[in-house]
Amino acid sequence: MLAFDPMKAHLYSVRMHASLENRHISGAERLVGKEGVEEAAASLVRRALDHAQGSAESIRLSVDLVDPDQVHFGCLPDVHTFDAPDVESARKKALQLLLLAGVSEDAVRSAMENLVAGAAPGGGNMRGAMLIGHRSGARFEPDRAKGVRARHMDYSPKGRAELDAALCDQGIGGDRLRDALVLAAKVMAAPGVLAELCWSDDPDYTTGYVAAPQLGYNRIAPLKTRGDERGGRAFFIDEDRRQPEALLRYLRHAVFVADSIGRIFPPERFKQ
Ligand code: WAQ
Ligand code: MG
Repeated sequence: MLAFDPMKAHLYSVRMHASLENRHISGAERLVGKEGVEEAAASLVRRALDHAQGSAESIRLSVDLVDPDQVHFGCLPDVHTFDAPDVESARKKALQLLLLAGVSEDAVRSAMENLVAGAAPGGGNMRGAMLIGHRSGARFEPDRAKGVRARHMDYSPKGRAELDAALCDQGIGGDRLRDALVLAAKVMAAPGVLAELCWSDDPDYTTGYVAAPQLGYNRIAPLKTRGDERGGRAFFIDEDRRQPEALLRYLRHAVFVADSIGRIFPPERFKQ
């Protein structure tokens, strides 16, 4: 295991962006101590070269020392997995969970309609997330093409090792789950965020999730039809306590390191 001292927290952000035929195909970030920088850089390069959409033609790596005052250590949410018979019942399950999290039905419908149609202007995928008002369903993100990107989140070596062991026990895993789980952990700790809804833009990845502080991280399959290239994220924000500047500052600049895990529940099958 890499040396990592949470008390010192001199962390480097190691970021990778990869493209193929001038199109972005992969991006990821690791937060590591000085002694972990080389290994993190190598694993990110490997990821770009092994990408499902093809081996990257161009890979950009950047390494930056992080401001220690920005570093927060956090815990991962509990993980639940629900297997639904079809997309319609999976989306109903997502709706039920979001209602429990305090989001209105109108707001959920607005988010889902946007994700289905392509939330960026012209019907494409956004680079980041929509910000959706929890009652009205109105969109608040400053730029509808870019959306709001959460960045600077990763696991400590201890958090990663504990997660991998727990996921392995349940027969689940993968980079996608690990990335989405720590993103959701950071987003749930954001000021004014009530819940998150996500499904991938990867046509082959149909599992999505609903995350909320009281409900944990709920994986739901299939939230879309195989072959569908549309996907995205909605962060539902509390319209009564909207603090857009604090929220954007936190999502973009706070550094979130998951150092402990929640419970991982076995997959549940359900019929609607
Ligand atoms: N911040 C905000 N939004 C983002 C970010 C980010 N850092 N990264 C991606 N998005 C948005 C953007 O609109 C993408 O089109 C969309 O999310 C989907 O991104 O098994 O793989 O990386 O538990 O394709 C979820 C289930 C997988 C994992 C999600 O998303 C599991 C996934 P993707
Ligand atoms: Mg994707």
